[in-house]
Amino acid sequence: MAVFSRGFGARRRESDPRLAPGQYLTTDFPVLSAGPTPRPDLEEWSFLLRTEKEERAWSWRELLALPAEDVTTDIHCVTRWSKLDTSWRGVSVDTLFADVRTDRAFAMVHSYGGYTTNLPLEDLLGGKAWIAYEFDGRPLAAEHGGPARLLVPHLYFWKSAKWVQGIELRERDDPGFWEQNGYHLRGDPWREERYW
Ligand SMILES: Nc1nc2c(c(=O)[nH]1)N[C@H]1C(S)=C(S)[C@@H](COP(=O)(O)O)O[C@H]1N2
Ligand SMILES: [Mo]
Repeated sequence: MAVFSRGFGARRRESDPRLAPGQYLTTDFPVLSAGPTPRPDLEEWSFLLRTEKEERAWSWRELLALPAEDVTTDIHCVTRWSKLDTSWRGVSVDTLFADVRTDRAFAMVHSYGGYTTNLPLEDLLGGKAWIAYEFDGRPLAAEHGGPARLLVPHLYFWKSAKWVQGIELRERDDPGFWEQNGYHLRGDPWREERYW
């Protein structure tokens, strides 16, 4: 029997070591959206990448033509649910940045519908983030961010912007939507960076 304890008086964690501190496991997939679900037309859909020097755009077809990866990963929502072994398919953010040169170290992610979230560029590169368009082998449902969402599973799930529209690079780590409303600027679930 595995009991995880951090000493006398410490709260016993649920017994899966993949569960981040203060989280509980769920097997369903809650929907958390700050507003109505946008349904962008795929013929007009595009993904934009803007640096200090250039702007690039991928149409829906161009995105699907890029090399895709299957990702199985755990996700952690700041409202304390975690879901293990979720399976996704999408394009690594590294692929989109393959020949992009920038001196900017921070990203503001924009969504259809107006949601934003900020991250250090470092948290989007190095095999840590994807533009995901399938969940569990099916096209990503609209309420979960379809046609495509950002997936950054090593940070709390509010960083995984649904209905993603683009990434804008900035010089500073300006706060996005939830970050302006008291959520932590970075949001590492293993350090319980929930609010600030
Ligand atoms: N565009 C957009 N992205 C968003 C949100 C949102 O309200 N709008 N909510 C965030 C939060 S707080 C969480 S926990 C996850 C929820 O994703 P889900 O609804 O697929 O579970 O999406 C994140 N991405
Ligand atoms: Mo969340």
